[in-house]
Amino acid sequence: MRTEKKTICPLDCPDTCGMIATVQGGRVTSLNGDKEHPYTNGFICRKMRRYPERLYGEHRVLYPQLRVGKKGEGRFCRIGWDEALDILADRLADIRGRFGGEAILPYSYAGNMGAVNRFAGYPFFHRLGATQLDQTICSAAAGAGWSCQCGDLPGCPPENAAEAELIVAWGINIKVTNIHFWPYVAAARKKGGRLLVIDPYCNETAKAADRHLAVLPGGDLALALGVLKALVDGDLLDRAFLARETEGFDRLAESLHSEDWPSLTRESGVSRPAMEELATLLAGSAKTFIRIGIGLSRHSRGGMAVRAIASLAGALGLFAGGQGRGVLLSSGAFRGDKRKLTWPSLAPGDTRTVNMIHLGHALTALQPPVRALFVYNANPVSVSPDGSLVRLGLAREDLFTVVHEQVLTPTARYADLLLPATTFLENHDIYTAYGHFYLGVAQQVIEPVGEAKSNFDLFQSLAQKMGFTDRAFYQSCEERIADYLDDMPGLPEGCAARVLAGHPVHSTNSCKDGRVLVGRRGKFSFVRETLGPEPQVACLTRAGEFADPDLLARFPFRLLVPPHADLLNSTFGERYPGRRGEVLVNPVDAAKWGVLDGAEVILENHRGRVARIARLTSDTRQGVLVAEGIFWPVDADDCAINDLTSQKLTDMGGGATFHETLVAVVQAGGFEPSRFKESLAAQ
Ligand SMILES: Nc1nc2c(c(=O)[nH]1)N[C@H]1C(S)=C(S)[C@@H](COP(=O)(O)OP(=O)(O)OC[C@H]3O[C@@H](n4cnc5c(=O)[nH]c(N)nc54)[C@H](O)[C@@H]3O)O[C@H]1N2
Ligand SMILES: Nc1nc2c(c(=O)[nH]1)N[C@H]1C(S)=C(S)[C@@H](COP(=O)(O)OP(=O)(O)OC[C@H]3O[C@@H](n4cnc5c(=O)[nH]c(N)nc54)[C@H](O)[C@@H]3O)O[C@H]1N2
Ligand code: SF4
Ligand SMILES: [Mo]
Repeated sequence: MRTEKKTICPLDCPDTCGMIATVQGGRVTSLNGDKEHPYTNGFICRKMRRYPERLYGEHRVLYPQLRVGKKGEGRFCRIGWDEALDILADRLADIRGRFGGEAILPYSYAGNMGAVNRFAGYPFFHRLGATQLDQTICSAAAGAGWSCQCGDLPGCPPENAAEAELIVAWGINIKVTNIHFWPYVAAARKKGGRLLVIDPYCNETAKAADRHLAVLPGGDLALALGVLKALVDGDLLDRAFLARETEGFDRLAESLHSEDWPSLTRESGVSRPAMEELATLLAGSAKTFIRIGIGLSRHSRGGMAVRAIASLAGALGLFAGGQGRGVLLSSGAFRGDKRKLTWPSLAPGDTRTVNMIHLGHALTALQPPVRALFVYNANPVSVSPDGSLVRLGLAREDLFTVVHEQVLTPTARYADLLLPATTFLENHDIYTAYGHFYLGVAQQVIEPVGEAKSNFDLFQSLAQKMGFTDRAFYQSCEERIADYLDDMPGLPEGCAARVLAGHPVHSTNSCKDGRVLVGRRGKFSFVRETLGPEPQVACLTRAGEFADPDLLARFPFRLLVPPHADLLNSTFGERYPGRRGEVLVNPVDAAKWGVLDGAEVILENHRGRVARIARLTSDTRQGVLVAEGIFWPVDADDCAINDLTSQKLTDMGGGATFHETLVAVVQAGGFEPSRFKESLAAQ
């Protein structure tokens, strides 16, 4: 029998699509966009349309397994769940007994964005007194910069962009990472609106835009301050809005006065006339919508860059909303009480915290040492910066590594105990979104494949096996969802039943016309009262790696490592065995460094080295290399793109500085046409 069931995409993507799964004979045969979901509007990306292949594919982890080979080799033998849970409970209890709970480090992120399953391990690890993980790898800097300047203001609903005269995509590759925003761009352009992309390279979105401004990587802070300075100098501000709904602009203006143009130009890579022109363009269009991406925040000054852009939006009066006007970084649509998912009350209270960016350090140098690592919902071998150090840590014989996974990822290969995880199609969960304002609950579509268990079921069983009797461990998934929905800010009253019945529900934490301030939330302040060293207004601060004279002398290129259209971070890497991924090189640089189109080149720095296939293109500016996609390692030496990126943190929020990486490029063994053809065929 053929049936259709509603579900929701669990991936870490701002679009959180509503989907229809077709089920035949208990198997999912296809996935499509839900036409009734207002934001999804009936289409999904090509990555997810192919999901059934992954669901039933050869890479799927189907049952619990114990390592038989060397660490990282990926050889295992099958065991049963009872035995697996016994081993797990014994080892964790033993380590905790001998070294204390903090010797156990959970590592998880956003493989599954369902609120219940994403945080399912938290109550358990709190109860164990384990080291806590600071989950900073993605949006911590952007979020900190936003809330520093904007408090708890939500973003503007994306639908409002359809009426804009000018849309600015600032550090976001809409056509790749936020494809459901594109129809609003298209609608706006149909009515004469224009799209400006601010990005160091000409990405897919820039290629389709009306204008592309190639800022230097890490240059947005200087750019936004330059534009603000030009707005002040040219008296182009929204004075009425400033007077009515903001405070502290004078302080910012005073500070801007002391920023000098040569520094702003040098740091942004954008000339003063170009900044003045941008100021005129922004002030001259009544309806401007700024879509801020996370990309520009993955730099040492990322938090401050977001502060400066938010201040710019304030100076333009964009927080007053109105048709076609607005700013969207993250929707912030539903602010459910996370404690109902994570149960921090179970923690002893004084446990240490490890920032997940520092995993390499934590596994190799932290004292007292980490003795057990429990990975779920994440693939740290691929996504963590300073990857070679992470692998060094995982190779430790005295480290007990548990990996709960759907497929045999590069991290799973290092497991001592490998456990099978369900996919979203086998789970029940609740999903909010960071790129739009809808929330939904998805029921289980099919029975678990093989012996897979959801994160929630795994941690409930494990906690019970360890004899924990707290209420958290006896809740059902339904109860946890209902508890989370109860009193959730943003949820329209009386809507819980509708949500539970599978309908997407729009948050009340937004206004259709993007009006986020007027009469709603006090004044927008350009000044942040700080006690610490943080500047009170947005101002030019110093870059990290990009300003290091020693590193600049040795590694002349700035490397960007943005997402690839066919991957979701490292998810789906199993689809591209043997694929190294490309690196975009400007032809002038290529001539200077002897790099040939299609040749394998080595990118290297003081942290590591990795091979990619060079593609010569003026899509990237001189001095900037671009390596899209976290492809899985190809060789036995296990190198991958994050071997080059650093554990250094952003200025705010403890975020990652993925796009602030200096490298050198060397030709690997000359040009081999046959190899080039093979690599093309593989692609
Ligand atoms: N297909 C696909 N979609 C995805 C993902 C994926 O891997 N693949 N990942 C998902 C996740 S987890 C996230 S967080 C989002 C991230 O999506 P985005 O918010 O788009 O952020 P990034 O992907 O880091 O980078 C986006 C753009 O920022 C640019 N950039 C880098 N440095 C700078 C800078 O200094 N200034 C400016 N102006 N631009 C800069 C990059 O060149 C890139 O074009 O996408 C999600 N969607
Ligand atoms: N070079 C570079 N590095 C990056 C980035 C970049 O742009 N460039 N982006 C960074 C960003 S923004 C992010 S968010 C991080 C993402 O880092 P991660 O959250 O680790 O993301 P993924 O690579 O998608 O890996 C998620 C893994 O979780 C597994 N999984 C999915 N659902 C479940 C489940 O229900 N249970 C269990 N147990 N496992 C599940 C998937 O199979 C997958 O292997 O990567 C960061 N790393
Ligand atoms: S990855 Fe993003 S665009 Fe693709 S189906 Fe999921 S939510 Fe939609
Ligand atoms: Mo992310």
